[in-house]
Amino acid sequence: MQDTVSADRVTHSDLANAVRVLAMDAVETAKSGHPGLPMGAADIATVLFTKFLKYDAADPTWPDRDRFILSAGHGSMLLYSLLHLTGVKGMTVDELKNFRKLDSKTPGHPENFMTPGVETTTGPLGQGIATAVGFALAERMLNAEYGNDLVDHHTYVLASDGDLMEGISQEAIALAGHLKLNRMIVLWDDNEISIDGPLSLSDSVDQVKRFQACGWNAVRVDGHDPKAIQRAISKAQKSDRPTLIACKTVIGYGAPKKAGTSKAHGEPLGAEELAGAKTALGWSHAPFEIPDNIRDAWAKAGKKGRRLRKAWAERLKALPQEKRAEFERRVKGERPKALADAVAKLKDRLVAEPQNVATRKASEIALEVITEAVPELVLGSADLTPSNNTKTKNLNAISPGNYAGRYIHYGIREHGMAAAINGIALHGGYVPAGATFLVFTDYARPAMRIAALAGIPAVYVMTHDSIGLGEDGPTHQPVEHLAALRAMPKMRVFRPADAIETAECWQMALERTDGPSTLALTRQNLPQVRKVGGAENLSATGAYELSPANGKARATLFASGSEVEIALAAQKLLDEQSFAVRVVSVPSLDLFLAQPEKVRAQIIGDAPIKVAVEAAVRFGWDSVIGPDGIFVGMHGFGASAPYKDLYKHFGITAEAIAEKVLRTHNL
Ligand SMILES: Cc1ncc(C[n+]2csc(CCOP(=O)(O)OP(=O)(O)O)c2C)c(N)n1
Repeated sequence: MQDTVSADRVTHSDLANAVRVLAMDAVETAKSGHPGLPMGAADIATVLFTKFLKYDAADPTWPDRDRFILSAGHGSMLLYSLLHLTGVKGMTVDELKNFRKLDSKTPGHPENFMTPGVETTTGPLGQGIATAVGFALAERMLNAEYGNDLVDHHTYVLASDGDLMEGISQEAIALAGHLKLNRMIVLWDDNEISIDGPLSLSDSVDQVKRFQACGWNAVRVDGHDPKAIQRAISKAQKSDRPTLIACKTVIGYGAPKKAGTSKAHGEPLGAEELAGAKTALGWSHAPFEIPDNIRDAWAKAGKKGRRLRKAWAERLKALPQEKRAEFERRVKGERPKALADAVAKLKDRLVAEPQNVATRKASEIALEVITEAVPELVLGSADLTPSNNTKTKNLNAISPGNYAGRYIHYGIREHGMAAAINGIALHGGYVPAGATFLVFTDYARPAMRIAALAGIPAVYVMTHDSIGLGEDGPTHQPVEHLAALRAMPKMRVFRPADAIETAECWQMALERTDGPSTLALTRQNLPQVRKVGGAENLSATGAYELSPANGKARATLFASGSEVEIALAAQKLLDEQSFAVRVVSVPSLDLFLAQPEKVRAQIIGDAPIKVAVEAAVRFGWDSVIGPDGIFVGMHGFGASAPYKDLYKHFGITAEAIAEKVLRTHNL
């Protein structure tokens, strides 16, 4: 491979071998990691980074850069080597030496919040390629709004066999193919090896045919032939469809004994094999040492996009002030001031004209005004649009080739939707919200977890949030999902009780810029329980006293969502028996539990009897009511029946609450 890329006779192989040896050395030093993928995919990455990728290492967040997503996150040393060699600030050789150590910028798998130049957190196979669909879609949508002068870039993915075996990849490629996301180019590290051994142990899919069937271009190349890779990428860039380039590679390329075997996948090569690999690659330098000419050539590649970035910045500067400020606000992820005003006005209107509607409908009412106030909010649903109430009248759906719109029909692809949402948010310029039934968060959860971990401000509109959905029965009735989502660090779960709380929860979900939010909304109608509107967001502490006791409270009823109505009815029943109780609405249990002790103590109060009412499992509520508190909710799966019958059947009624309170009082 004598492809000379610069005047000082640095060859393609020199550049690729620099990537290989840094990965080998770092894994060896860390005594753990995955050398095989960086060694095998170094040629592909070198061609991409030196010949194509539009980026400037001096500003890895430049909005119009090409995105590179290492879907096979276990090969993280490939990415770290590239970031180091191209000269991304902070990606020093010491960071490579500290690979996988605490507080290094080189964690085991890439984390977008730890390492400059890492676009998204990857590691769970399949997430990267599916997230990339969101990146590629956001690019086209923002291009439709701002034109080629500001938004005109590609999304490249390096995917492994594992990425393509995961089910989520099917949802992702089907969506990208359907939408004709031709700026998306997947380079598949087709090495026929996974952990258990040869891929033939478990797989015989013809991936090229699969991608073609999904509306992609798909070609095969020798992944160690830089010219062939270059030709394929050039061609892909001109395509009207997304492209898969199946790059046939050898895992652990260069390692004398382990190359081409699963032994190269996930453990250090060992001193002897490492030395043998360096000899085979013609590399005679000390560990982590890169000769100046190779280092210079890589640094030059890192500056390749500088001129383009500067020209772009000039074009941005030349825009009318208002348009420029709006673009900058959006790509920085700052929310518009109009949001709080719009919600306050809506709340006042709701006080004047109460709406006794399902919270999914209340969400639609809120979205009618919020979508006007927040132009970057894009909504969508996994084929449940009429049930999720996410498509307001002012939103147009995007379609293949036409990306001017703010609504996305994701199809029945909850997992693909959640991952795409991550990509849309991370791309910048948009706040995405996706919808399905709450029970199907199970289908979306791995991507939701990435959102939580990576601090992605995505919003999930999850309707049909309990047995209150009725006749569809237990397959569709979530019981453990609220608890499961609340258990996820950094996930915020909202379960509003009425139209006003729904507006408040939407406001909080959108004002949040450091993590995702789930809105759990009802199918069934609910009375409007809130009497006050105004600018103050009462839901902001996660819980607040909705209805004070008539006298000194002897019990506090804590309830969320649809059960607030029931708690209020129980309060009335008890009041009639001169038993004073207060009702605390808990639109977000996790947010409430995150409040300072003093705030919590004040809201929990000192009434001796504590009751939690939620049509879901108890898990989590003991933090409020204690182990001796009364829980009125679900103790197992639901059933198929009209919802009012189900509430009676499962004992989630005002009468049952009142009876339990009085029984406890009389003990
Ligand atoms: C969802 C998920 N399941 C399992 C794993 C553990 N794992 C890491 S890499 C890998 C497969 C390795 O095969 P391949 O994707 O071909 O990578 P290569 O061996 O070529 O490096 C597995 C099962 C994971 N990271 N994510």
